[in-house]
Amino acid sequence: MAESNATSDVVSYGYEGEVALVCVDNPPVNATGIAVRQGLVDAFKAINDEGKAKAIALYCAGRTFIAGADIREFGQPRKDPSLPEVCNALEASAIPTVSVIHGTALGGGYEVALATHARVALKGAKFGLPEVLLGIIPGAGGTQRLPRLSGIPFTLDIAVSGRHAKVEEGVDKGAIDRVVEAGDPRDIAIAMGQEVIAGTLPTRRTGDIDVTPDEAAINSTLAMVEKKNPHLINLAECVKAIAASTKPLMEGLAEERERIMRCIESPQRSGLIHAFFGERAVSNIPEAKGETRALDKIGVIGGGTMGSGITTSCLMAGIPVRLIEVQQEGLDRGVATITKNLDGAVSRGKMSQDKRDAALAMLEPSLAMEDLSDVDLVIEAVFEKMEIKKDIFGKLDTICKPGAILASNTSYLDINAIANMTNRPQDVLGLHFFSPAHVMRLLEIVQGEKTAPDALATGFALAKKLKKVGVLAQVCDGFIGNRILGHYGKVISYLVLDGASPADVDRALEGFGMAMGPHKVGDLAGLDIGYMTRQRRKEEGLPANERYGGDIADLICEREGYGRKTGKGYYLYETGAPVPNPAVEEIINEVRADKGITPKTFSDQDIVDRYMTAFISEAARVVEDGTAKRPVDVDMVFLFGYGFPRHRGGPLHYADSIGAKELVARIEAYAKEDPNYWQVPDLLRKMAEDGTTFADMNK
Ligand code: 3H9
Repeated sequence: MAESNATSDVVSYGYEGEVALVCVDNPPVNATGIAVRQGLVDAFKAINDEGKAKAIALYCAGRTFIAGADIREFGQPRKDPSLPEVCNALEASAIPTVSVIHGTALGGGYEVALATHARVALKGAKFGLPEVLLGIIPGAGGTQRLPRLSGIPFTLDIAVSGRHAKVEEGVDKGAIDRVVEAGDPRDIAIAMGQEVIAGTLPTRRTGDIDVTPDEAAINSTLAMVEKKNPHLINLAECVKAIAASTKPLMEGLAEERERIMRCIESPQRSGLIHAFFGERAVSNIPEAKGETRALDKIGVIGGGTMGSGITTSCLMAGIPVRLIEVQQEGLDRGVATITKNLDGAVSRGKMSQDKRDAALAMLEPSLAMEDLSDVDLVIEAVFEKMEIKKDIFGKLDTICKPGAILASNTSYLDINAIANMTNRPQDVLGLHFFSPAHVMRLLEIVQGEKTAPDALATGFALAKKLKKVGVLAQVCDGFIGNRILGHYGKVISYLVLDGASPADVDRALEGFGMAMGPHKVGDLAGLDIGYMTRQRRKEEGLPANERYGGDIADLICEREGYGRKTGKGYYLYETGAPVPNPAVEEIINEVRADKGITPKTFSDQDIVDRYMTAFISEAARVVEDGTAKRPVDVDMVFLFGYGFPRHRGGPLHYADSIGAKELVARIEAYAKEDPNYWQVPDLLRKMAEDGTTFADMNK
């Protein structure tokens, strides 16, 4: 215990002269679980009762000030005192109080600080109200007290964006009273307590301040969130709670409580919190830990879109890259793409011009593969042809230094076959990036049969350096993401064959939360890629019982074009916004007539149900056969690599909201139409029988 009197396992208090010190010590981030809440109330009460202090200074041990409520408690039975009660008790203290912030004061943590009578922060610390990112709103007075200090517009900015702001900005806005250059939080707490006593650090109860109404700011923010993010109910709730800050404090707090409760009960809260923990859980596995190898210099083979994106990502993380291409033209194109990517990062405010210049200076383009002799890791990102890859890995085996890791960015090819072209299969693994590789956060780390543990752990270390979400996958056609996509992609074509229009499917899935429906995505990405893949599959011979769903898409490519790049696809783009292409309707009618299909009617819900049931079926098989370690790994692949709506938590988190029994019933019903495509995965059947969930498998 940092101080001599413990009021719980994680809160203690003591005295330095007339300054009472309260310390929260609840690693890793001092979240306000029940022991912190009770401990704080008891410590402040004891100090007030003892009457020895003229000021109370609250500080935290460890790496940060309180970083928020304990989000593991949401959805569990409530334990009093609640955090709003704690904040009210702190604000009511008869002895003036001050918070000393280091690290991050976030959410409930910053709300605790708002309830004390002054806020002092260490230089470099950050503060914010990020609750909206977890599907809720600030619920311990943040929507009521911050407007009292900083006004409604700044509160809207902080609470609706959820951003972590620098404390220096907080000083400008009145949200932080003072920034201290350096020091230990406890020493600063003593000094600030003394300043409170001396009157050189003014204190006041935030709740006593009046708020200036700002209807215009409220209305424009409300309109903005409803337009930008109609799926997230908490954003509007947050704005409305802030609007209530013009009422007397207790009335405003009651309204805030009512609004946060609605959010806590919503499925989006559960989805977003699953996403928060999932992002951390994917690398919280033995394979990601332990010894790693050096990552001081990386080689990338291939200056196409993927190779350039991967190179950009490494350069942005400060890792020097040697980029290899076979011809000068390709190399020049690669360097130009990388330069453009870095310039884009500068214009989006992601990096400074100086950092961009330094990053570009770390790029060494070369036409000689021999130049990879001293790199620690090579990422091959060339054309998806096994013969080419095998040839490259054979050469790398002779060129690269012992212990260098040899990785392929293949999207679906067999890593074991590639590894076997070398005399060092233990050094080979898959590092599957997603396009654009310097933007998309997913990295599938594919373990070959012989990949050494330290090579695999280095894959995770690379993901961390690149600020990506590394997910472990085993070898199979398409690994986790593309394999599942390959399966549910078919149901989209079946829906259109059987009666839905492409626009119906897009509307239904956008209603579900996808940023863009699959046909719009196809038009944007170019329909030629899928066309070539289907032609290749046809040449190789489709499986005997498989229903071919590609006729409509094939004819669109042959007669209309490849989407946006040719001006026509599923949609026309003459006025900019997509308008359904009437020629596509004719093609659909022609194909249906040809195949003797009588079109059925599908509601938006039918479309979502079929799509998600197909999605979940293959995802369940991927978990069952061990391609993914746990359901949460599948969820994070789709959140970070495929734009699956974050508030749904991922396909298998969503599956639990439907339940295995219902999913099995759906598959069995659909199987009457196409028993080959719709098959109940064994895992799902077992879950239905046992009454278990995917969440159970994450534990
Ligand atoms: C809230 O406050 C609601 C109130 O308004 C009202 C209530 C009525 N709870 O991210 P890291 C764990 S909502 C529980 O890897 P970093 C995290 O899972 C909350 N656990 O470290 C991880 O565990 P593990 C508002 C939490 O240094 C470990 O701590 N606050 C919480 O990269 C380390 O985390 C937020 O939204 C939590 N609140 O980043 C802040 N936070 O080691 C959320 C973290 O087992 N937190 N953990 O994997 C963050 O943004 C980052 O964790 C932070 C540190 C920036 C603090």
